[in-house]
Amino acid sequence: MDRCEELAAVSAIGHGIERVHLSPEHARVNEMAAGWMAGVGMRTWRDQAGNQWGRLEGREPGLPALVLGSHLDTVTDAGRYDGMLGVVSAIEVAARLVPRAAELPFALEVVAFSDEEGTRFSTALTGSFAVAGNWHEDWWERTDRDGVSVRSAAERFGLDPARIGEAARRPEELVGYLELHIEQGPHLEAAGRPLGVVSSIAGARRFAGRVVGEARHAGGTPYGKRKDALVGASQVVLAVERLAVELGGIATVGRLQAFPGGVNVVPGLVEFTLDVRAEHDEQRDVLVDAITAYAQEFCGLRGLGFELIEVHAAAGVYCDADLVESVTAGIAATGDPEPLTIWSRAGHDAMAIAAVTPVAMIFVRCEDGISHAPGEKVTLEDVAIGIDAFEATVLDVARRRA
Ligand code: HGY
Ligand code: MN
Ligand code: MN
Repeated sequence: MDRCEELAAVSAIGHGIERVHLSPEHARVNEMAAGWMAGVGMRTWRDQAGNQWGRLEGREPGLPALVLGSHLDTVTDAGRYDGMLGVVSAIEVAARLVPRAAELPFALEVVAFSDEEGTRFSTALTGSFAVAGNWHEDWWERTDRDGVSVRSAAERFGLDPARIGEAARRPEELVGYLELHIEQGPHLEAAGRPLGVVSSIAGARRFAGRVVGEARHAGGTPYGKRKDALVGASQVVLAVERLAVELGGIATVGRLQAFPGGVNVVPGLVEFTLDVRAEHDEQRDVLVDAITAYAQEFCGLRGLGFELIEVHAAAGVYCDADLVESVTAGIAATGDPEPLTIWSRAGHDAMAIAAVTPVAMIFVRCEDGISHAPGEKVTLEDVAIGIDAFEATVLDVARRRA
């Protein structure tokens, strides 16, 4: 919990937490995590995607690794635990297992991923996609709000874009990947359980949207001549919620900006973001199509242009059956014989890593399901049980492998 506080102090904004990919704050928390890993006796390195790693050898050097981890980047005005709790818990589990490392039939690695949230470049999970060997070359030219590209930010960070392939791990080097994370939803709290087993992780699709109208005088332009982009976008936002409820998905417009943004000017352009999820990818895709069809029709009737450009897509993944059994056994070892199973509405690095090795996750209860906001809260007791379960899970994987 102290380490989560220390990480929370590394922020680009004065009030609250914001730590984005390839920033000075990112470099600082990588160093802190590396220091904690080294303190446990792990060999540490930073890969070409900006992820921070540590490794503890098992019963002989060079064995494939069981990887434990999560991410250190944040959303804007973030909480203290989304991502960070998984990293510091993983380091704690490694610390506990140091005396037993000579018995482990695998190496133990900890990873702190660099870019799970996609806050800076509208690209999410790039740290873990790189590790899975799924880096997309067009990501290099994505820019942040100041026009800085991923390529130049990476170079400034001390990375060599030409060597991004070196971040990729091969399946034969890995045993699996385990991630502990706060639930970011209310289900564990409602069930009165500190921990849960994750069955699957929903894949989000994200878009940059535009409604194009015509900027004109707010007083002089009669209604019959107005092409008000903000009125159109407002109807689209309402439809996003209505269609998501009707079709059983979850869709959010998280940012919306009207241009030119004058008090006395009819808005000529609106730019917005759209995030769409559902338990199953097919359901999510039906929702995207329904939103698009509605928006095109409504905007068309008003003489407005409508565009939606996909900026991120992750396929939903199922957690690995054997690792899920180990997580279940790990939680059972802490006194909950039949742990609650839930599917993750939030995305996680585990879903990118699943392309290269089996994955599973442990969820920890958080207060009122609050996340992606400063009010994220976990209790010391729940975290303690979570780390016990995480350690017991690793030992269960070791038993099965032995
Ligand atoms: O947005 C998400 O689902 C995650 O927190 N990155
Ligand atoms: Mn998050
Ligand atoms: Mn997270």
